[in-house]
Amino acid sequence: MVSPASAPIADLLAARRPGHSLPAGLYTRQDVFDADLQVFFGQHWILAGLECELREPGDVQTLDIGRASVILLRDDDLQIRAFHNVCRHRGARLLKAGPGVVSRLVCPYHQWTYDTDGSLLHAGHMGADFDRGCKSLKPVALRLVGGLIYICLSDNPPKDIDVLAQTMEPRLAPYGLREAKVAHQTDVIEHGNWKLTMENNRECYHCAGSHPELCVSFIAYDFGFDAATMSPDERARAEAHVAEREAREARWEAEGHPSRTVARVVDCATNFRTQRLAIAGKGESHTPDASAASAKLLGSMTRKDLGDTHLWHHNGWNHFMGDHAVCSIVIPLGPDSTLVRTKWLVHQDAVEGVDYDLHKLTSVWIATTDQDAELVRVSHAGVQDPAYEPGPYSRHTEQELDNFAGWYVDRMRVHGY
Ligand code: 3BY
Ligand code: FES
Ligand code: FE
Repeated sequence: MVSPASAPIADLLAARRPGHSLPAGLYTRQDVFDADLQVFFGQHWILAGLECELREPGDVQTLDIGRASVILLRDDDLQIRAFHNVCRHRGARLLKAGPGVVSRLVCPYHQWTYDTDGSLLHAGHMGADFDRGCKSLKPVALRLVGGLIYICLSDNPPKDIDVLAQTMEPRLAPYGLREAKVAHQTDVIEHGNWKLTMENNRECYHCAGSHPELCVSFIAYDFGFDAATMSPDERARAEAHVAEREAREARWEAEGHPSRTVARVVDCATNFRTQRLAIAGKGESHTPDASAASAKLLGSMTRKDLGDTHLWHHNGWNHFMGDHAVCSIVIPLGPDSTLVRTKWLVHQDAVEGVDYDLHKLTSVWIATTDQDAELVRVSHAGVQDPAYEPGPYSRHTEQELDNFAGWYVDRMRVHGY
């Protein structure tokens, strides 16, 4: 069914057929994009950064999200805080997007000055009776989980972040992310809607055709397969992998390394999924030969063979391995433009050129992210074509896309669309 360009968003949501990709307007329309920002980036918890990026008092990371902007900082008492980047005088932005170091937050307009805990210290020309006490920076809801920083721009954040926190704290603890450092960061702007970026990351149907570098270490069978359409040889390989995965998962669990899948991908506000995935080949890391890139392992990890603790949200994905972690955050920029910010973490004492080689560390996910950006570009180009109609997801390898599309429609409705 083709919806007219002026159809209410509710009609587009109603037109979504289970098992199929979304109606075009949900990927392409400006009003839907505005609604997406308000609902998924304004009313839900989003992954915003890493505690280790704010190591010292005064370290700041400012992140623009649609029309909002959020200051993440470590205050003088070493607490991490999040504030709206809006001066309480006449609203000017205090900081530009990006990293920085501050001793106080000084507005560039009339120099109202805030402490790192957000309290207003100084406001000239406002009279002796001016009450500074009620003009602190507005806080943003903040939740720290195992070294990851989640924020929610709503005053009434979803409570089910507790499930994510309870699941991930013990899983992330051994990786010592709070004591890691960012060895490298890339910003890739994908020419497509953010939901196409997320859909692309939730299937590995495209991996064999597009990701030769990733396929050395990543096992696409973990994202499903269709035995009926495989050659007998490939089917035997896939089934052997599943048997091996089940045995390994049970062994890892017995050894005290949580590995089983925990998925909250439908009927929830906070969308996440985690699982410890095996790494192929040398079995250690997402590098060109699947061996560890960093000689200094993360946190308290003593083994390189504990696979890849994979975690995704509705705005990103992460891979935590023995020697390094890769964290990607997704921020929509426009209906057809999406920022994918990727950070590579190593132990804070690991020295480039001594403990790790930067190219070995980063090349697989740099290549994969570029390849995915191209897939998102062609995907968006096609969905905005008048000839597009929603197509069928594979029941075998795209079930998670169906879950995502269903969750998307549900959450839009919960928020009044
Ligand atoms: O982004 C990718 O290509 C793959 C697909 C599944 C998860 N991710 C590693
Ligand atoms: Fe910030 Fe005036 S707008 S001091
Ligand atoms: Fe991909």
